[in-house]
Amino acid sequence: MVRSLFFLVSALAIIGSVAHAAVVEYTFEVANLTITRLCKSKVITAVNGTLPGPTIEVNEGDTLKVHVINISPYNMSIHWHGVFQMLSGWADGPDMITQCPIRPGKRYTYQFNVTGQEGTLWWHSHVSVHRATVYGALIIRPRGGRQAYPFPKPFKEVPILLGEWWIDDVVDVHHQAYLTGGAPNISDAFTINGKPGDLYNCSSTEIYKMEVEQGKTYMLRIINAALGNQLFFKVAGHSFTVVAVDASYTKPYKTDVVVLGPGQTVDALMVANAPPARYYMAAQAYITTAPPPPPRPPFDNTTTTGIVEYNSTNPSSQHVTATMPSFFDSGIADHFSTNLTSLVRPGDPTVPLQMDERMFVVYGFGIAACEPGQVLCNQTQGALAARMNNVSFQSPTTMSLLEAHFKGVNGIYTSDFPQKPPMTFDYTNASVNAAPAPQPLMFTARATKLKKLKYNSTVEMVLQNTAILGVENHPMHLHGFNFFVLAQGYGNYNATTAVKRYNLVDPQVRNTIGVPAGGWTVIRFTANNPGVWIMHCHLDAHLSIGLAMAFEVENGPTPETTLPPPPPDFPSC
Ligand SMILES: *[C@@H]1O[C@H](CO)[C@@H](O)[C@H](O)[C@H]1NC(C)=O
Ligand SMILES: *[C@@H]1O[C@H](CO)[C@@H](O)[C@H](O)[C@H]1NC(C)=O
Ligand SMILES: *[C@@H]1O[C@H](CO)[C@@H](O)[C@H](O)[C@H]1NC(C)=O
Ligand SMILES: *[C@@H]1O[C@H](CO)[C@@H](O)[C@H](O)[C@H]1NC(C)=O
Ligand SMILES: *[C@@H]1O[C@H](CO)[C@@H](O)[C@H](O)[C@H]1NC(C)=O
Ligand SMILES: *[C@@H]1O[C@H](CO)[C@@H](O)[C@H](O)[C@H]1NC(C)=O
Ligand SMILES: *[C@@H]1O[C@H](CO)[C@@H](O)[C@H](O)[C@H]1NC(C)=O
Ligand SMILES: *[C@@H]1O[C@H](CO)[C@@H](O)[C@H](O)[C@H]1NC(C)=O
Ligand SMILES: *[C@@H]1O[C@H](CO)[C@@H](O)[C@H](O)[C@H]1NC(C)=O
Ligand SMILES: *[C@@H]1O[C@H](CO)[C@@H](O)[C@H](O)[C@H]1NC(C)=O
Ligand SMILES: *[C@@H]1O[C@H](CO)[C@@H](O)[C@H](O)[C@H]1NC(C)=O
Ligand SMILES: *[C@@H]1O[C@H](CO)[C@@H](O)[C@H](O)[C@H]1NC(C)=O
Ligand SMILES: [Cu+2]
Repeated sequence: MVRSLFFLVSALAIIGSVAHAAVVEYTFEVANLTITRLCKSKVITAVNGTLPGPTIEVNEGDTLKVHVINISPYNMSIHWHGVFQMLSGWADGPDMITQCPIRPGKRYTYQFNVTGQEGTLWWHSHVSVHRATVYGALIIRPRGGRQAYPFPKPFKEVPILLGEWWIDDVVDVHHQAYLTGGAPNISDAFTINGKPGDLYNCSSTEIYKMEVEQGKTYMLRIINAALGNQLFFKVAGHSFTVVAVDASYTKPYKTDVVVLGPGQTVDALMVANAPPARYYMAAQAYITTAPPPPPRPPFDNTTTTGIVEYNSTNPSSQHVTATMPSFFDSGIADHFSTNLTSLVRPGDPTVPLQMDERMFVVYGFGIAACEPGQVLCNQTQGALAARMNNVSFQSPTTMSLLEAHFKGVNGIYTSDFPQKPPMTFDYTNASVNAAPAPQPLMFTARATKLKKLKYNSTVEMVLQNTAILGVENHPMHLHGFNFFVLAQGYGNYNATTAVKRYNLVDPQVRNTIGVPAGGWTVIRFTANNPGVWIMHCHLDAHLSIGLAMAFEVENGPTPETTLPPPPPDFPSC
């Protein structure tokens, strides 16, 4: 029965695919916005005066044009998180990777086709810390419209953007961390669709409310837009069926808790089948940093809330509260993150089996020399840094990587990102932290190293966390591609045992994967998109201290596999 329903839906999708692809246009004005949260008024940077910013809606196959006008006082760029950007790398957005920023007073039109992916993605600033407030949803429906979903059409679709809020100016918070070479201050609140909810002091009216009707099915398009936290999300009295993650369909997966790392999205169906009342929705941090040494760093232990209200609720009825998991419940998180599988449909990409490139990437924290601008940095000790294969990524300053790649300009980067770490050690053994000084494994250097890939080459990457200066789950995000997640585990990767666990049939397909704290993850992708693509930790504080590398994917043999030149209004430095 389920199967025949599925084939009917597929047939409709094919009929629907004759529908014309449209050109969809939006205008985004990025500007100061004075806003009050937690009883304190402040100026933030926002798009069109709203937090979150406008929701973009397209059908698969459409051409999207977004005119970004920057009237904020800051350099700006927008990244379309998870969009493949096939042959349109000039529109990907990361500052100094694919473009120079849009300077204050300037504008740039991002133009690209949204092809070969459906579900929930999002957009956010990719300059410094500005994604704290410059973000919004990007919804991709099937070409055939809502009736072409590979699951029963929901009654309504509701974006749920989970954010993070600082009472202080985020630019100041970020700058202070830079000056000291340490970690930034933790946030004061989490938010649901821009609102903290009623568990914070003097914020009881700043709460997101969703109205539901008894018996109807709602699709929650949940996005973790937080800067530095993985999150648990629940709705009291209700359960979910997950049908997609990162705009890639999954086999229906039933759960009463959704777990998202920063950058990840989950599409979850929720049936309003509880007795009419007001039910809390809630999100709170999932913490993976673990002692012993060093002690667990401070974290934002607050809970953001929203309300799911049945339209037939008696006004005097009580709120039903959600019971959240413990902050440290890795059992719940791992169960969710490892049990998802993809819905493999005819014509979908399959896991590459012949590998052209095998990379073993050991990554985590380290110590680097203080930079000249880091005036409060302890010169003896050095600054906190993050690294992949012992390279702490440094952004170029005079020309973007993509432009340098396209024009063949030397001196901006080198193409020698290492295939494996420079030294082997017991990566996840915390005793590395107790080694006598000077501790050689602690030190790292900053550089701009890229990994060159032939067009269409297949890549396997083992991502191995280290315990140096503490373990933590790092959500790794790849631009330009989705990847298959073959296996994940704790401890040191061991090929002999790991290979037996690889899911080569229906692994989850993602653009962002949380690599377990003190563990490893194996991913594969096909480099079928020429350009320069950054891969980085989506914890903002880790990206800014170098937890990144980039791929340089060569052109293919034909005009259809060659990156076109940049558009005429492309920003220059
Ligand atoms: C954003 O604001 C601009 C300027 O007022 C307006 O032209 C545009 O339509 C708005 N965009 C959205 C998505 O609301
Ligand atoms: C925007 O806000 C900043 C302070 O955050 C202020 O310095 C600047 O003058 C404001 N710009 C405009 C155009 O209001
Ligand atoms: C985007 O789609 C349009 C219309 O289908 C097509 O003409 C154009 O070549 C596509 N652009 C890219 C970069 O694929
Ligand atoms: C960070 O937190 C410390 C301690 O609470 C405080 O003194 C400092 O002003 C904060 N920094 C910023 C930039 O808000
Ligand atoms: C809320 O305000 C009360 C009274 O001012 C204070 O004691 C408490 O610490 C505050 N709680 C938070 C979470 O800020
Ligand atoms: C959150 O952390 C603060 C400061 O450490 C502590 O006082 C408070 O009890 C914690 N609250 C929860 C809910 O864990
Ligand atoms: C809830 O909404 C539905 C659909 O509009 C309507 O039929 C029903 O009467 C409403 N219930 C109440 C109590 O308003
Ligand atoms: C995946 O789900 C199955 C059955 O629901 C369970 O037995 C298994 O432990 C789960 N895997 C993980 C890693 O939690
Ligand atoms: C700088 O770091 C060194 C080595 O860890 C430590 O001994 C010294 O106290 C630190 N200095 C300051 C000013 O914190
Ligand atoms: C790239 O690989 C795909 C299969 O993985 C193949 O269909 C396609 O022809 C290849 N393209 C080129 C130009 O080699
Ligand atoms: C990897 O696992 C195999 C099989 O359990 C074991 O024999 C081998 O010693 C392990 N290798 C390492 C480096 O631990
Ligand atoms: C803004 O971008 C320009 C061009 O890349 C750069 O020179 C300048 O330093 C940037 N400004 C800030 C405040 O980062
Ligand atoms: Cu990280």
